[in-house]
Amino acid sequence: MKFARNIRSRRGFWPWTACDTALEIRLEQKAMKSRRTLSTRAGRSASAGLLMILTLAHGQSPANAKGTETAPIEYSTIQFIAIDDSSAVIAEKAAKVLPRANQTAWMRLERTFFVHFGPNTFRGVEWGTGREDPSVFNPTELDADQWVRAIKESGGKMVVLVCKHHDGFNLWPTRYSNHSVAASPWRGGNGNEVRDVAEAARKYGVELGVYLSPADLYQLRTNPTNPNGYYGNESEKLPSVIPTDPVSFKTDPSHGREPAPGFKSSTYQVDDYNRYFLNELYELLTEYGPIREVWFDGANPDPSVHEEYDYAAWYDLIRKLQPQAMIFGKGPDARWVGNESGIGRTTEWSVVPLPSSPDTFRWPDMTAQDLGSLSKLTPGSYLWWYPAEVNESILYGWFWNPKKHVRSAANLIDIYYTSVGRNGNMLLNLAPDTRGLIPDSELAQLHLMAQVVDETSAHDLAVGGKLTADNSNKANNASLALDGNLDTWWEAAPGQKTATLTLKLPKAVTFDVVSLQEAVDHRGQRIESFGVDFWDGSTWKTLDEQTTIGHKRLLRWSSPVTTDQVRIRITGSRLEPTLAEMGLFKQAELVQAPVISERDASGSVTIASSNGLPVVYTLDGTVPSPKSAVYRSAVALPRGGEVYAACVAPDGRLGMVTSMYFAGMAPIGWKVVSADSEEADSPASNAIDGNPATIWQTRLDAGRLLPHQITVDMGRVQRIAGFTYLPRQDRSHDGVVDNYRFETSAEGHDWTIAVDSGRFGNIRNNPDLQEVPFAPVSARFFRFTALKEIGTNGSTSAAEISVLPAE
Ligand code: FUL
Repeated sequence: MKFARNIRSRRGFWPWTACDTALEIRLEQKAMKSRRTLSTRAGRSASAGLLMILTLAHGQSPANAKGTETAPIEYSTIQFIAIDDSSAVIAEKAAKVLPRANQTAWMRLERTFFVHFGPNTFRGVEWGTGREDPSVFNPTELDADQWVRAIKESGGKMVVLVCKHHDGFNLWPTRYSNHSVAASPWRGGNGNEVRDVAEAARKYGVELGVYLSPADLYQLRTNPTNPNGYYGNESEKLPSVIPTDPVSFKTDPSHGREPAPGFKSSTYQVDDYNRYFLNELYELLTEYGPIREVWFDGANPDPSVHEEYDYAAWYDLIRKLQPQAMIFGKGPDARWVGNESGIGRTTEWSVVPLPSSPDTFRWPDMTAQDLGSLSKLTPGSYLWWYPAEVNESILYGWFWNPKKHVRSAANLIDIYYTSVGRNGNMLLNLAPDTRGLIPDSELAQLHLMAQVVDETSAHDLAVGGKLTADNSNKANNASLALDGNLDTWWEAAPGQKTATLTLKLPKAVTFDVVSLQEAVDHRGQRIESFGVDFWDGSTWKTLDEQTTIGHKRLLRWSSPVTTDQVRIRITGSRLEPTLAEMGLFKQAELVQAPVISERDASGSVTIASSNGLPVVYTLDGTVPSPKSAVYRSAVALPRGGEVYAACVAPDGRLGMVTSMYFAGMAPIGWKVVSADSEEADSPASNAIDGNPATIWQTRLDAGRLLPHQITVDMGRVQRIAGFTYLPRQDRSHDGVVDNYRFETSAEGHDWTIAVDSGRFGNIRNNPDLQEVPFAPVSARFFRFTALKEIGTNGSTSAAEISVLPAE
C-alpha cells in the first residue's frame, strides 16, 4: 500500500500544504457553488454560511444530533464542526483531519536542532537591546561545518539557524540594513553565517530552517542608535514589490530589483517594517537552498512601540517561495509546545480546534494542558492539524555564556522521550561560544545522548515476531504494523473502536521501551487510550496505561521485562484505531550516571553511584575522563561551581556523565534582615535556604503592590561580582521578577547601587536560573528590589537569591 494510492482514495481532498489558506477557502467556495446539498443550510448568517460551505465542500455529512442525514465524512486537511453535529460526528471529523504534506515530511524528522549565536553570545546576555555596536560580533574561529557535523552525528535531521534575533543584528549581509555581519570585524566584514550553515547543511544532508525574529530592537523607532528605524514608525502602507530595489526602498518601493534566479517577484501593500521584513525573508528563502521551516517567535522584549505585523503577506511570500516550509509559532503549521524545558504533554493531540478559520486566525501560543480532547471540540470550531514542536536548549539559556551550565546526557535523553516520545518534534538548541565553535562540554553530552538513543533504536526486538489482532480491516492486517513502513498500517475492523493486538516472539526478549505509531498521515490521529501488557508465563501483567499516540509514542520503564508475548490493548478511539508501526527496544547499556546531591547547609555536595562502581569527577567545567579525580568524600562548594561526574565501568569505560551547577555562594551564616512582606508559609528566609524547592512569596492578600524588597546579611564582608535569582520552579508566574534593582552595603546603612533597573531577558518563557554579573564590590549586606513581575498580582517570589563571588 503506497502513499499515492491513499491520496487518490481521498475523494474531495484538498492539499492545503502548498497553498495560501485564503485561496483554498475561495477554491472551496467555488467548488461548493455547484453542490446542491447546500440548500439544507440556507438562511443562515453570511459567516455561518461560509463555515458550512467549508464543511460541505469537503463532502462532509450534514448529519446532526438527531442523526437524520448520513452523507459520509471524507478525509480532509480541515473540518468544521456544525452547530448540531452529534458527538459521534465530531469524533469522526476529528479523526479524519489529515496532516498537510509539509507536516508529514516534518514530523518524520523527529530530532532537529537550533543554533543561537550572535551579539548576545559576546555580551553574555539572553536578550540584546538593539543598541549593540556591530564590532562586538567577532568570532575568531567560526566553523559552521563543526556545528552541522555535530548535529548530523547526533541524529539531527534539520538545523534551524537564528538569522536575526530580537536585537535586530543580521547574521547575513542583507541588502536592506547596515546592521549586519558586513559591519562587523568578522572576516573583515566579508563573512556570511547563513551561507556557511547552508553549505554545511547541504554537505551533511541536514535540512535547513531559518529563525527571523519579528521583534527587532535595532529597527525600533525609539532606538537612539538608529534614528530612522522602521519598526513602529507609522509609515504609510505602499504597494511594494518584493524584492524591492534597495536604492528606492523608501522613495519608491514599487520599484523592484531583479528576482533571484528561479523565483518571481510579488507585490504587497505594506509599511516600511513589513517591507523590510519581507525583503529579509525573500533573501533567506531564495539564496540558501530549500528551507524546511520558518520560525516566527512571538516574544517581544519591548512592546512599548507598536508595529502591526502583516502575517498574511509573510505567509503568502513563504508559500510562494518555499511551499514545503513549515511556518512555526506565529503561523499555521507547527505550534510551540508551551514550555522551553523539552516537555511535551502526555496527552498530545495534533488536531486542535481553531475558533476561526485558519486564514484569519492569529495563532496565539496554545499552552493549556488539554488542547484537543473531545470536550474542546465545540460547534463553530475548525479542526486543524497543528503538531507540537518541543524546543529546549542544551544550556540553561539560549546563548552561550561561560557561566551557563550544560544539560547532562541523562537529561537530554529524558527530553528525547518527553518530546519525540510524546508526539512532538524535538528542537534542541546548541550554543557556539565566542570562538564560533560548539564547546566540548556541549558536544560531550550531545554525543552521549545520541549514542544512547541510536544504540537503543538500532535493534527492534519485535522484528521476527508475529503480530495478530482480535479484529482487523481486511486490507490492513496486523503484520503491516511490523513491516518498518510508516505508509502501511493495521486498522481495526469497520465499526470497531477497541482492539487487542498480541505480539508473539520466537523467543523471550528483554525490553524497557515500547514504540507505537499511528498511521496519522493516512488516517489521522484516533487513539484516545491504550495499555501495554506482557505475559509473565502464567498471566498478563500491565506495564502502562496511557492516552494518545499520534506520530510516535515512546514508553519506557526503569526496570526491563523479559517475555515472549506483549499485548497492546486499545481501549478508546475516535474511529477505527490504526497502528503504522510498533517496536520493542532495550535501552543501550551505558553505565548509569551517578547522582549528585543538592548542596547542603555547609555548602557540600555528595555523589552517589547506584551500582557500586567508582566515580570520577571534575570541578573545572570539563567533562571527566576515567583518569579524573576519584570521588571519596563530600565536595565543598561554598562559592558555587559545577560538578561533572561519571562512573567508571570495570573495563575502564566511562559511563554516562551527569552534571550539576550550584549557583552563587552557599548561604552559610546568612540572615534575612528585613523583607517588606511574606506569606506565613513562604517566609523570606526561604530565598536564602539553599533549597530550590521552597520559595519566598510576598503576601497575596495584602493588596500591596510592587516594589517588594528583601535585605540579607551575609555575616561578613566579602568581594562579590554579581548576583543570582532562581525563580520559583513550580511553573506559576506569581511574583516571578522581570525587572529589579540590586544594591550592596558594607555595614547595612549606606547602599551602593550595583544594578539600578535590570531586566531578566526571556524569564517568562525560560524561568531558569538568572545570573547577573557586575563590577566587583566589597559587601556584607545585599538588598534585592523587585520592580516588576511577569505575573499579574503585584507580588514577588523567589526560590533562591545568592551572590557570585569575585574570582
Ligand atoms: C524565545 C526567545 O525570546 C529566546 O531568546 C529564544 O530565541 C527562544 C527560542 O524563543 O521566545
